Amino acid sequence: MISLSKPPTTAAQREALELLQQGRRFLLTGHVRPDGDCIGAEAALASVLTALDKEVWILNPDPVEPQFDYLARDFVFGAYDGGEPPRHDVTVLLDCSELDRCGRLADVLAGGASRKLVIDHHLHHGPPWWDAAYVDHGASATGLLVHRIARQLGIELDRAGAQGVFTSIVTDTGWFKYSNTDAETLAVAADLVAHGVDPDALYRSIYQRKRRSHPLETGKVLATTEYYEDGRLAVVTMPREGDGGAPALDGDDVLDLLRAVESVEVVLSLRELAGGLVKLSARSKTDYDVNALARLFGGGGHRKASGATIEGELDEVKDRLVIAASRRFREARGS
Ligand SMILES: [Mn+2]
Repeated sequence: MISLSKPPTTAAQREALELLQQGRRFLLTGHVRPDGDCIGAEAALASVLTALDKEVWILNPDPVEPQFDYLARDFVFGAYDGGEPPRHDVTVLLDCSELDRCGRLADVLAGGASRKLVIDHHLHHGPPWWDAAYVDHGASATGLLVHRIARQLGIELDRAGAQGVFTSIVTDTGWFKYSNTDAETLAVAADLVAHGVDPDALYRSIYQRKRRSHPLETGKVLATTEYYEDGRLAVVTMPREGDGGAPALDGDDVLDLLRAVESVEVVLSLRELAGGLVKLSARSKTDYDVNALARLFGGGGHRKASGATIEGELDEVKDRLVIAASRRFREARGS
């Protein structure tokens, strides 16, 4: 049985907890196009820091997606539009460990005098650059780490903070489907429900408010499916339309349907962006390491879910990716 009392604290975590206790004015931020884990963790940490009587601002490089608008009822999510961020003495970077993932905010934050704290569950490559870090790449979500922090600091999350952690967990585990769903994740989820989270209401908010055109758009993307490596690799492409990028689509639906094919181990989804860029989302349902694949193209993430933004034409990028992905299949077979 998982104890939800107080998780043991490592020396590195203690430094992070001290920084949270010592700081007075906190700026919470995350990666470009913040996802449910990123903003959920921000919401949860904001409620922990508010309970500690700290001043807190959340400022992201991009706005919050409408599917998470229920969190914006309890917290103000600023979207950076230039100028000076609010005066703060600690910057907390959530759900990524590199300032350059913060888009236009990166330079402003890097140049600031604030101390830097990273809270993240991604694999970090390169030397540590922060003042303190609370990192565990075995954690299912960054929001789960904030829940550990709350327990270690002896803070009971309010309902708003609990909704943040729940949002983090369900979006990063595919609503408890992925292999990162462990005992702690489920125990924390139970604790959050006990603190007022309504799973059904959140499921509807996050996943069941799509446009009427969504099924048709999903069908259009699925129609581009190509299989390689005897059906172990599936690739879909989303060409851009007009002057913008490819139409925004909740790609999780596409990725889920393709992973449902028995032979498929790896899914690559390629979305053409404006400016000669292609956004890769890569998913694995086996030991195949899509983080290693994404890293070949300047991206990264987790072994089973990763991404990259790649320069080039859609078809050319697809060819390069298929070659690299196929090579890794052959290497795994030892031939
Ligand atoms: Mn995450």
